[in-house]
Amino acid sequence: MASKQTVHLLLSFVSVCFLAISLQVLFFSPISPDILELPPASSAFPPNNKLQGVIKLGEGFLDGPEDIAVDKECSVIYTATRDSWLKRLHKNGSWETWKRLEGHTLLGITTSEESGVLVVCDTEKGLLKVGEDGVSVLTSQVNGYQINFADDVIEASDGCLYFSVASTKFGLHNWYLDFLEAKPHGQLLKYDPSTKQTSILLDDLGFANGVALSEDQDYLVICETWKFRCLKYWLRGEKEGETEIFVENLPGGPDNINLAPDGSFWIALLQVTTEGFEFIHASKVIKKFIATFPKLIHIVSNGVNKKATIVNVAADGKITKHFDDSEGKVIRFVTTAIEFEDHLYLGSLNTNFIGKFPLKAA
Ligand SMILES: [Ca+2]
Ligand SMILES: [Ca+2]
Repeated sequence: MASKQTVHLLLSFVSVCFLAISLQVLFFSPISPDILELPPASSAFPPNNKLQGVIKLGEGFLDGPEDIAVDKECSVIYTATRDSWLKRLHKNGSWETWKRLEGHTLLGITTSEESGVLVVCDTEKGLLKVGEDGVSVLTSQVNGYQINFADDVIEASDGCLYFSVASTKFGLHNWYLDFLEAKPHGQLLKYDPSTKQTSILLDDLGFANGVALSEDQDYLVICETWKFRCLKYWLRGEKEGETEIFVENLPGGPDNINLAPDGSFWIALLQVTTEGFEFIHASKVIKKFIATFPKLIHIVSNGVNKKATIVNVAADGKITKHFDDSEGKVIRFVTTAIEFEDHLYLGSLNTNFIGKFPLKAA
């Protein structure tokens, strides 16, 4: 009798737990997901592990240098780190802890035509201008709404700043929920310093990330991370204001993008799925369930820490080169690649250094 009672109690307990979890997922899941289409397996490249040959710059001194910028004279390299420092490397090899900002919210940066000025994306404050004489907020609102999750920025020769908002729904610290939800909440914004106005150029982007201008500045390329593609947005000419696909089916989610000296683009690709867990992106119910439990989110989002991939895409949208560290042995979670003086400089959210990669030997 006692054992029958125990079984009954156990069954009731399990049922209550099941009901509680179901209600939790049904009513408290932070996402309302769509199915996410992953790039075809055929788009992947055979690994070459060339990035395992990077030279480490500033090792131990840089906490997750997500983006890198170089001044116009190619004499100073800037980066923004997780502990809110803007640090810079001088030509003589010395590092300087240049400016400390508040919060832990710095992402994309770009140098300005104005000498000694850096424009910085702060995921809580908006767009910042940082110079020797201090820090000012250039813009923090668009159409009456606070700009959250500014991700990357580029300055055109007329002084206008083009920048991305990764997600208007989710913030930096739960960025993976935007991937799980797979609904487009990203934007491309423009800040005009002559009018001090900020406007929305593109809406409904799938995690708007890196932005770069073409060599002639007649179009802009913007990365949509979980759409595994980059768009071309025409700034001048017959197609002004129009959008077309620049490159699609990338073998990873594009993060930051930088114009190369030959007019092509370097794009860092993120491994946005964890190996073996790709199936979850095909099920709304599973995604809702995972999004409810932070530990599960960590497991399925951890693919970004497993490898590093960068590609070179020519101005015609063709992938011409690919370098990786497929085992994440030396560098992983590479978020940016910028070329100057025959080297690529690689930033990452998972390293304490900048990777310097010689292109001539590659
Ligand atoms: Ca940048
Ligand atoms: Ca980025």
